[in-house]
Formats: sequence, C-alpha cells, structure tokens
Amino acid sequence: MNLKSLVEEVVHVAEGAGKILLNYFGKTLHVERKGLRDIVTDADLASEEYIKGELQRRFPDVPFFGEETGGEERGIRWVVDPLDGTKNFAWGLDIFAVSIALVRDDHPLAGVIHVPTKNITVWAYEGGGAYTKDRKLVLDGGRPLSESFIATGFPHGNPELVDPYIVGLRRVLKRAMAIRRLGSAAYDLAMVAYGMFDAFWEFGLAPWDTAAGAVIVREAGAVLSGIDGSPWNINSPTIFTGKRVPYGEMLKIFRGEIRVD
Ligand code: 2AM
Ligand code: CA
Repeated sequence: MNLKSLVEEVVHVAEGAGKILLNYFGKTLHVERKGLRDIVTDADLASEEYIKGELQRRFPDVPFFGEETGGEERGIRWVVDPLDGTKNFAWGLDIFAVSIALVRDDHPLAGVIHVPTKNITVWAYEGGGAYTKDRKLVLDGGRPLSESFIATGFPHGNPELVDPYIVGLRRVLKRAMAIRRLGSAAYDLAMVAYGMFDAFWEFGLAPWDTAAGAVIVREAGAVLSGIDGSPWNINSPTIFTGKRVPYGEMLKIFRGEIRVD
C-alpha cells in the first residue's frame, strides 16, 4: 500500500477516536496519576484501544506503539498519542487532539492529527504535501516576529528545563505580536500547518507528541529543527518550527545573535 492511501485510511481511524473522546468530554472521568504531574484518564485508554484495534485490523503487518500501552520502539511502527492535551481534557478545556504517525526508526513518514472539538483533521506523508479536508496546506514565508502569532508549551516533568526555557520566552515575548500557550503540542503543530500559528517551540516533549505533527508542518512548508537549529528527529529534546521569516528571526534570538535583553 502506498503512503497516500495509507494516510487517508488513518484519517478515518483518528476521526473515529475523536468521536470516542467527545463521548467522554465534559463527563466525570476516572483519572489516575501516572507520574509526577502526569495523569491518564479512561478516555486516553479507550481511544488508544480503539486506535490500536483499527490499525492492527487495517494494517496487520505494521507494529504498534502507543503512549499508554507501549509497544514496538524500533523500525517501522505506528507512534500514537490517543489524547494529546489530557490535562485540558480533564479540566474541560476543549483543546486536545489525536495524533497518529507512521515512523521508521526515529523519522516520521506520515502523520494525521485530528482535533475533535473543531472537527479539523490535518495529514501529510513524506514528499506528498500536507492536507486538510478542503485544501492543500501551503505556507508562505510569513512576516517578521513583530507581526507573528506564536505558540509555545511550558516545560513539564523536568524542572531543570524551566530556567533555560524562560530565557527564550522572555526574549520572544519582547518582540512577537502575541504568544499563546494552549497545552497540546499536537494541536499547536496542526495549527502551524493550518496557518494559524506562525511558529511554535517547546522543550521536553515525547515522540508521540510530535511525530505526526513534524511531518505535517514540514510538508506544509514550515522549517523544522531543534531549538538551536540542529536537525530534528523524534527523540530530539526540543522542537522548533515555523514559517521561514519568523523562524529565522527566532533562531537568531534563541542563539543570542539578536540581543533583546
Ligand atoms: P499529553 O497531554 O499527551 O500528556 C503540553 O505542553 C504538551 O506536553 C502536551 O502535548 C502534553 O501531552 C505534553 N505533556 C504534558 N505533561 C507531560 C509530561 N509529564 N511528560 C511529557 N509530556 C507531557
Ligand atoms: Ca497523551
């Protein structure tokens, strides 16, 4: 099967998972702690079980890895976040996403992100462009940071990331039109590809948060790297993407080549 028909089938799987999530959203959830400041709900688990079952039924030869149940960590495999933005979901904020990627080693080949509350789905496969329902996603070069709408995520889990993160945040805050922090990296990446956000950066994400989004933003025409401009892969400790102009200005800011403070 070629990547184009594969990814179009995965769109149906992601949208099916979105329906499951919407059935749980706004209702009383069973919430468990799975680590320091990390939770899992019965909605995460139901979504992952559905996605795993559907992918294995449709593509029996491709191994599965999911955030909640683990699985294959090498070679060709699915890398799935059944609910990205679990804390938003649990507290009733309607920004969350389903993220499904086909990955080879540490390199995503195809990805789908579905945002159930907005009924938006974006998808891409390597070399084939990025799409949403009614159009191909093609980003322009963007505008200077002073005219750009930027998304970010705060570091979590590792407190040592907070101080280095704040240095960059302070600098970008002084120059950007606006910064938003919404709490779902897959949603943020989808919205870069969609053309809403002009750039996005975050520290300390996991492969399942970024694998699908990375191939989608790249195919839409965004630049993608680590925070210092280094090549990105699914194990990179940071992710930084955007339209060419604001990305270039932010890279100089992060590297200290443009002095802001
Ligand atoms: P999640 O909802 O799937 O956990 C918000 O900044 C982003 O970080 C979300 O994509 C969220 O994904 C992820 N995230 C939240 N807490 C995390 C943690 N403890 N470790 C790794 N990623 C986390
Ligand atoms: Ca998740």
